[in-house]
Amino acid sequence: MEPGATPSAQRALDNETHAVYISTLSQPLFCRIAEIFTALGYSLYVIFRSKTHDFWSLEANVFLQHQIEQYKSDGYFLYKDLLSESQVAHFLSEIDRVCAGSTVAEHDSTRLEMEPNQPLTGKRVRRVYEPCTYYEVFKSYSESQELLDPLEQILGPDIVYTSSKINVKPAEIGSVVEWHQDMAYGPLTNRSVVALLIYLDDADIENGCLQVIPGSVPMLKHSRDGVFQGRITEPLDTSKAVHLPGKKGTALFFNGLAPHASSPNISSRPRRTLILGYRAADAFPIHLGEQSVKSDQFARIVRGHKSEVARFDMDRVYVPNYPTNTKSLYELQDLSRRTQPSQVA
Ligand SMILES: O=C(O)CCC(=O)C(=O)O
Repeated sequence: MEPGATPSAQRALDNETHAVYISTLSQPLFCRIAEIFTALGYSLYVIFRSKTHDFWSLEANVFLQHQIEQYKSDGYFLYKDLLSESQVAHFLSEIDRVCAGSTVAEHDSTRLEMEPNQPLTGKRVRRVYEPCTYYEVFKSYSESQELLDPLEQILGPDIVYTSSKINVKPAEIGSVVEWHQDMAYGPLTNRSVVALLIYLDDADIENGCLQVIPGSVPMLKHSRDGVFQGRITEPLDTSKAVHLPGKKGTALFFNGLAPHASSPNISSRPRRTLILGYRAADAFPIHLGEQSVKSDQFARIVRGHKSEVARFDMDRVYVPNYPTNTKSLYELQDLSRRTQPSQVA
């Protein structure tokens, strides 16, 4: 594919090149035979390329009607093969590079969070902070046409990238993620906000695939005694929860109000995921002082334009009152579990 060409522009280019070959066939026999072979070779190349995954993954990144319907009714949908095997391998080698040499005792705590249940020499990382801002490989993916074209179908033409993370969930000690709604961490004026979680390893129940409660859910309470807990604190009917296993390269798109969780990783396999957040440009954070500034520090327009209006579709939102000294969802939930046990099966 030509750099920057859309699949349809590339097809037009391919057709044009064919036309040039055909128009030159009025030359001496010797030249014509050479050209016929060249044309044949080129055609075979085009056919071969159209069968390779990268070409198709660009063409196939369009949400289907039933996926959009499921997103509206259930709050999520699953998208197989969003990433090719080679894209997954590329991301994993970048994660290895970023995490190399880090231990519990010695790591850059502005970039990484380590799993707590290991010795000081332990190397298992829990989370890589903000990959789509700090590392070019992930940044360019977060701004790629491959991702933004389909996202336009659910967010409209003006899109803000909000934040990202890599949750490693390492083998045997990977942390639980308690039931929560992303929007509870940073309420917005409307619900046009989506997270996309991409499995970089095959994920199943044993290594802690994501679980979601389908349906249209209002914002639920995430606080106790006036302090934000980072997890749902009101009674939650988890009998309808679905596990969402998937092969590496599979993505889950879920709305900011979809309650989701994942169990600890008790398997001998990691469950690495890249998670990216986006919102419509007319969904503005409800300003809660310093905390909102912090939560929105990586936000940037990645498609279209800034919005001149804020759109409202939330009747009411809970306002999170964060405890001090917690850097992530994991740390908030660890703190919360000191007074109330885990609710994830
Ligand atoms: O990694 C997971 O299982 C879920 C992650 C999640 O919901 C989050 O980090 O906000």
